[in-house]
Amino acid sequence: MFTGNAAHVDAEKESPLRLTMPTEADTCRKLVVPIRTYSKLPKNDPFAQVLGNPHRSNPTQRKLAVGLLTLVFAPGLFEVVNAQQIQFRPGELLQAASQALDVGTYAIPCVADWNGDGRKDLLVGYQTAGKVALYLNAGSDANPVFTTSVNLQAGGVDISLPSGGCGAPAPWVCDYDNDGKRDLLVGDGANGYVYFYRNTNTDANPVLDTGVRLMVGSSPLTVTYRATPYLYDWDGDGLKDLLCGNGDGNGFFFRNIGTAQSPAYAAGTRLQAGGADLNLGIRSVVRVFDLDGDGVPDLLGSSNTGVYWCRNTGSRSAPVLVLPVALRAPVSGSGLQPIYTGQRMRLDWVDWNNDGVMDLLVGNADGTISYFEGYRFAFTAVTGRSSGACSMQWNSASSLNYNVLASSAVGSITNLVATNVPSGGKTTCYTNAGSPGQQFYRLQVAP
Ligand SMILES: [Ca+2]
Ligand SMILES: [Ca+2]
Ligand SMILES: [Ca+2]
Ligand SMILES: [Ca+2]
Repeated sequence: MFTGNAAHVDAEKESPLRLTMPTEADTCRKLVVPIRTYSKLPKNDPFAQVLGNPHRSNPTQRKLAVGLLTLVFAPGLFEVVNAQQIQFRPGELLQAASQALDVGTYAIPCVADWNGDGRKDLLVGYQTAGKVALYLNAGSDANPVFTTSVNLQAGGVDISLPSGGCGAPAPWVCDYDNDGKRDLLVGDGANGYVYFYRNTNTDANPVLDTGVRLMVGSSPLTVTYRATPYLYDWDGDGLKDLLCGNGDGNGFFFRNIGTAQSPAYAAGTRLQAGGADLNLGIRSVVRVFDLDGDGVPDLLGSSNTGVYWCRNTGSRSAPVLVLPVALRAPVSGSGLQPIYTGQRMRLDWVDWNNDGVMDLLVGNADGTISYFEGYRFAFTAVTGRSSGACSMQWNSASSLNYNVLASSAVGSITNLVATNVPSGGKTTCYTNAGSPGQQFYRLQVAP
């Protein structure tokens, strides 16, 4: 697990440069193609060893890597990711009617285009009334704007489930019965049941039927308490399975042994991570996507204690998860810190601002929702000059400082040429008036 602050980006300046050559004034505005890709690392390059997993590369990764430079976490610990690893900018609270969106207590968010108008909406389970609030998006898909909410109804009345202490209904929007129209699953806080609410109308105007409890054989499916359902084809057999967090912090896998139209479930088993039952800390939520861009989906989860990534070192159809690693985000004055917005964090993932990078939403105990914008820590421009100076620009986050290291060889980029370069916000620029001998650069998040 990476525990230090040693996030690096490495760039090689090749000769002749294959870059566009912006003027000095352009440097901070112009995105140019980077100069080196993961797949081009020579076999004897020590970074090739650090980057490792040559067998994990795939066509998608190579294609994506063309626009990116290598990114290495804590190489001394041999914990490695590539340039697709998502980083986060500082958290901020989602707004509704120009103030912090607040559903009351224990928010459990799910983002989906509920009314099919092409703009993402927000559903939030909340404990105060044991209901599910729907915020329709009055802005755009890339810049959601919320004003008021209504409680979602089923069978003509508000969906209402017992929360049991610090639980809340946990919504998940999906086309559960594969009829082409989105439906709703909701997890029960008190009893660990999961309910299916079928959409009997249209995608543009969903009307939900009375909830039906999911079953395992002739018994109700349950994770004991604090069910947070999520649908994903975990074993890659073409049928979506039910994954579900619970109050004890586990992740349950209910394999779909029915059909796409009529799911039926085998008895639940606990997901494994690091050779033991996955435990994220109490009150877990699980989701699946490929955080590090190696072509194999990973498990992402939240709990009372943090937001975690379990990297999948197996395959799409036979996942093997490593132990959870806490994801970090900048905190003003404290650098990168494990993401923590208070107890009872319930996450969802979505590309909130439509920039191609997944973003993180965290529902909070006080009813608010925190938004952490995802980005990729990478050089976006590196410009050599005849004087030997080198201007560089990289994707950055506020509340961080950076070190710049340089060398004439890729294997020994240890010469600090700048320390504590303050963040420029979403991008940071720096010009090194160094010698032409410095051909390779690395960025490091300063302690
Ligand atoms: Ca919508
Ligand atoms: Ca449906
Ligand atoms: Ca399956
Ligand atoms: Ca995004």
